[in-house]
Amino acid sequence: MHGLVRRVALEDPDRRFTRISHLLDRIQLHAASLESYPSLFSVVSRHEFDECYHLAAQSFVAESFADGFSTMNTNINGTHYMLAALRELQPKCRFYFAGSSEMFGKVRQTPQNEETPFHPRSPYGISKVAGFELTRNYREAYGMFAASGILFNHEGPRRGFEFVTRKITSTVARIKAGQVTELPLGNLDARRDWGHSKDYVRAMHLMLQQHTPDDFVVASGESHTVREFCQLAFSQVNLDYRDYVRVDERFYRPAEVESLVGDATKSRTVLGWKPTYSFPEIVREMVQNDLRVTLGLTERMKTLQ
Ligand code: GDR
Repeated sequence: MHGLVRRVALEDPDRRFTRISHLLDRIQLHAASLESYPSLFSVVSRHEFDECYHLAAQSFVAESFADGFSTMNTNINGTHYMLAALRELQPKCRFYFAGSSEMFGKVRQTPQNEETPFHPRSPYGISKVAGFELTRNYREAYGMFAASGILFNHEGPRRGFEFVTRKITSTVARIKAGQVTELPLGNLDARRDWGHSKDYVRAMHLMLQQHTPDDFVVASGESHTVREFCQLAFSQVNLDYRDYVRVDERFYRPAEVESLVGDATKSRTVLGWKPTYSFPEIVREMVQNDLRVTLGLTERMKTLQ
């Protein structure tokens, strides 16, 4: 197993690799950047790969409004560079592209499946549509095994703090620890189809074990509002979210994706995939993890004082 990381991360492993610290003895890390074709070319020319999971991107939708140019540049060119380097050096390597439910954006049908037309609502969504089309084109033009997963939101204890689920669960823990007293959020009525990353990574792997490359929606088929997520997360610690959540206009997006729910029939039938985590289990695991981390830190701080 090999991984690509930016040079800047290699310089600060203690902080940057906390989320993969348990895997470090099993991965060979290489310095490379999606923004540099030569760096990707160099890694692909030095090692042989059976499968390539192209997951790297500027993946925060809100940030893509703040700096659409960087998002488009990194996400579109990065995908193109990766495909081009493999085509040149290892055309037999199987390629996975991380597509996104954000490609459906202002949805044309509900639930969304592989046939649903795209209508992205952010520079991020547009960049993912471009990556998806590039992947399909390399498959059709050069006969490469290039598959795309159209993954709906997938969560877990390693989720970044700026995404709404982790923002909620980490703040619940900080409220419980007495560190903060409120949780500012944007659109509480947005609906998402939330699943667990562990389940979704399994689907990604299955896609590359098929006979022929194809595109697959991966989703739970259930949708919930941000408000429902809050309700459930606060109830884990016997609090009422209405006492803490404050709507803050700053977290609204210029164009919102109001509602997403996926139809993963193809993944279920062709890949034999099904999710194992329920929505309440995901929320519970994330809150419990953040309580452990936050309360653990608070206790440690006390012993240091
Ligand atoms: P999303 O995830 O944009 O769906 O993309 P995110 O958790 O950022 O937002 C989900 C919904 O919550 C609403 N929201 C807020 N979001 C954030 N981040 N912060 C807030 O304070 C807040 N308040 C309300 C948002 O408006 C939105 O409707 C994720 C990413 O992982 C993508 O990279 C991935 O492709 C898709 O999921 C599938």
